[in-house]
Amino acid sequence: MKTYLVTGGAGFIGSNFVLYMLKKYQDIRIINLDKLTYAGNLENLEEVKHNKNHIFVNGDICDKELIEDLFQKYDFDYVVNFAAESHVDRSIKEPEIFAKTNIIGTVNLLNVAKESWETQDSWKEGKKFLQVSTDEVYGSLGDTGFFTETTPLDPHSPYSSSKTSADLMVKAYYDTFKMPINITRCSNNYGPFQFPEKLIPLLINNCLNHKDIPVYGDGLNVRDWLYVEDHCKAIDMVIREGRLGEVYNVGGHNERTNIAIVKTVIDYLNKNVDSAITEDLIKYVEDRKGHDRRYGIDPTKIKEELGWYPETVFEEGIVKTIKWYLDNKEWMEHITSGDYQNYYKNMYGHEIS
Ligand code: NAD
Ligand code: TDX
Repeated sequence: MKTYLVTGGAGFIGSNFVLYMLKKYQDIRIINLDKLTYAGNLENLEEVKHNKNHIFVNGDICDKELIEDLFQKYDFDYVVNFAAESHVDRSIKEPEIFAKTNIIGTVNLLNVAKESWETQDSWKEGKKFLQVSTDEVYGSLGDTGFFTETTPLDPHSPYSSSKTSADLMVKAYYDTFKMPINITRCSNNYGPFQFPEKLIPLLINNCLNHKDIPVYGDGLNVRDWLYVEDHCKAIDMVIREGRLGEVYNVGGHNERTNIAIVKTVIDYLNKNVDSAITEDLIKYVEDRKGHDRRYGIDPTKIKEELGWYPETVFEEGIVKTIKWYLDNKEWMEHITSGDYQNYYKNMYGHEIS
């Protein structure tokens, strides 16, 4: 039975990953370590609250003693590091916490994994540290071209700079110590359980409440959208089959301007939910500082080496996503009313340490 340390598994992608893995494999054990910041939500994990192969631990990846205790207790085969401060706008206002969690937290995990996995002249068999990174480390594209794994790193925001720093530390542990690692860099994810500070859930929520939709700048910035389950599938593949020390880009030629995303969601809700939801809700607002213009991933490496491809086309994924938010209005209400963490505080009872 393989044992995973999944960090940040109460957040958006982490919780989708935990649910995906526990559905797919009956013979794995996941220790889910999450600090439960504003972005962590135990309600995302309700489906696995009685699953014996899932153990939730409330804690910080910067806490060396705690991580050492967990390694001692569970002898992890894999670490999958999702835990991060993840929102660019927050990083512009409050960069310190991004440096702390995203850089220091990652180094702390690397150090403890190294202590536990390194032997006198090599590494214990079958171990791997997977760092979940982002395409934002490559900076911004012009109208043409795509990010490949060899595109020079050129981050602009405090968020992407902290993720780049973490990537470089992970790479350094491979280059210096031959620690078994992989790094995945994916594009913008969308799907269930995304915190409504990010464009798509914010947009859906504002439409349903007839609130203005803030579109930054001219609305023509481009993002390459990936359905979250396709990302989870990619991570599972890289853990099992990724060549040690390699970086894999994850994305799927699914580029859209922000304004096109906004209009697609409005159009669906207008036709299917409420004809009062119209483009009148769109409000162009001041641009994000240092706003990257375009992201676009070239996924050739992961396709050719591991056979991964994004199965969900955007037209299908966005409808699935909108329907999920329509069917889970309580999930959103618990967040917007501010009591989501209290609401589910006792869900895991004694399992929270
Ligand atoms: P999220 O903000 O929804 O979740 C982050 C989770 O990490 C939360 O549950 C939070 O409580 C936890 N956390 C924060 N600080 C912690 C700490 N110090 N110790 C332990 N837990 C902590 O983020 P997300 O969108 O799910 O992103 C997950 C990862 O994927 C991040 O590393 C992010 O950089 C990366 N990523 C995200 C996207 C995207 O589109 N969302 C795209 C590319 C890469
Ligand atoms: O209200 C908004 N209006 C708007 O125009 C918000 C929240 C965003 N935007 C724009 C900014 C971006 O161009 O929409 C685009 C998407 O914004 P976000 O959802 O904040 O995502 P982004 O900044 O692209 O970063 C996301 O993808 C890469 C994740 O938050 C990162 O964690 C990930 O690394």
